[in-house]
Amino acid sequence: MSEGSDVADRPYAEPAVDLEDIDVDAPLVGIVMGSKSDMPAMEAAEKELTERGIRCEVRVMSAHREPDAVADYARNARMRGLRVIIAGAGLSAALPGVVAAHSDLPVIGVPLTSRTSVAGGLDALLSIAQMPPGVPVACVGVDGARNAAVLAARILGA
Ligand code: RP5
Repeated sequence: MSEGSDVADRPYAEPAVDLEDIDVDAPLVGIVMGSKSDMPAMEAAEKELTERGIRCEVRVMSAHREPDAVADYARNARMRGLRVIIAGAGLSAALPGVVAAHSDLPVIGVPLTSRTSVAGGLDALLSIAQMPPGVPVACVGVDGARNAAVLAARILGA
């Protein structure tokens, strides 16, 4: 730039985003479940993703008991860097569908068995698979958390 140029005299523009604030280790997959009692089954998803080197986070939040927390999590998921959400729930398993209602990220539902499941988890399987048109949830088999992680990896191309 030539000396005396008016461009050279302009101050540098302030960066819109402070680069130090960008978390390069942000998780790509969110693993959510309706109850702490779901953790033993859902840990298989975390294990599979970790073994594949895919960053993930784990949260317990119930679609029925904490609906606002679930909505907030789903609405902010893409902005936080998440690319896929795995949602496990038993009984009337609304969690994956509610997450999909509040986010356009791919949602993989994991129907879980619990103490009072009907027909070995068929209640949760149908609640997750039978979504209305326009609000898709992918559904793996009952207690199929590991497969949910494998599918998440394929969606990510990882
Ligand atoms: C669902 O109800 C949970 O996902 C869990 O599978 C089931 C039982 O929950 P807890 O009574 O163990 O909290 O909401």
